[in-house]
Amino acid sequence: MDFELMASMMCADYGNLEEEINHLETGGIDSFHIDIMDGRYVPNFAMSLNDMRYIAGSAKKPLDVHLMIEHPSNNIGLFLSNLRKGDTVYIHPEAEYHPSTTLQRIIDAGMIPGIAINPGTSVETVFEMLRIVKKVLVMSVNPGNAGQMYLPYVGKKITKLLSIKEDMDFELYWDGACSAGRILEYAPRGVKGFVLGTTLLFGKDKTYMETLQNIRKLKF
Ligand code: S6P
Ligand code: MG
Repeated sequence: MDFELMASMMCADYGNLEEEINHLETGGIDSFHIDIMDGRYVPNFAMSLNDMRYIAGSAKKPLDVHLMIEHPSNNIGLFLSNLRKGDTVYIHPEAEYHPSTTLQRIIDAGMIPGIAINPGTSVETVFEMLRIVKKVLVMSVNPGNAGQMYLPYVGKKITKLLSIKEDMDFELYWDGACSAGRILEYAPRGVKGFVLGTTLLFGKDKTYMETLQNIRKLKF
């Protein structure tokens, strides 16, 4: 089964970041998920511009940048100028007055445009943007923290998004409390990739390679 695995780098060991990146890449991770927070749009400060810049300079695999910041148009240039063509940038449409203008800036810079959909945001609210973006990041926890509980009511929304993704030409990605069980259930249904944090990848007694290989060997 063909699906992507992304490492949620806010869960990595910052005392050994270079080593963490190397182990994740050797272990077979597909991309590095970078959770940028401003303490306003979400009640937390996780990663910031310098963290992203360091990982962009060190990693060979692409970056998957999840902007949880108010009005990203105010300073999105800082992020775009430190990324490589082919990296992905997600914005939260609620955080922006003119989200389609910001998405166009991401496209013009050569990055892949995406939107992140909060548990409490309906598909209808962001419907027109689904035509612009290439990736949709469905949040199955409220944005702001790792290690939260899965919110089961997002399941219906994922089903809805899966039913329209081909027609509207986007791929669906999962962010939040991702377990092996969720990959087993949702990869065959068409979810293209999964962000792995504390639930499945970090802080375990297995190496990243062991964990990632076990996921790839799941029997669908
Ligand atoms: C949450 C953030 C996510 C988390 C990820 C952590 O605001 O966007 O990317 O870092 O969900 O995974 P877990 O398994 O700890 O929920
Ligand atoms: Mg995220």
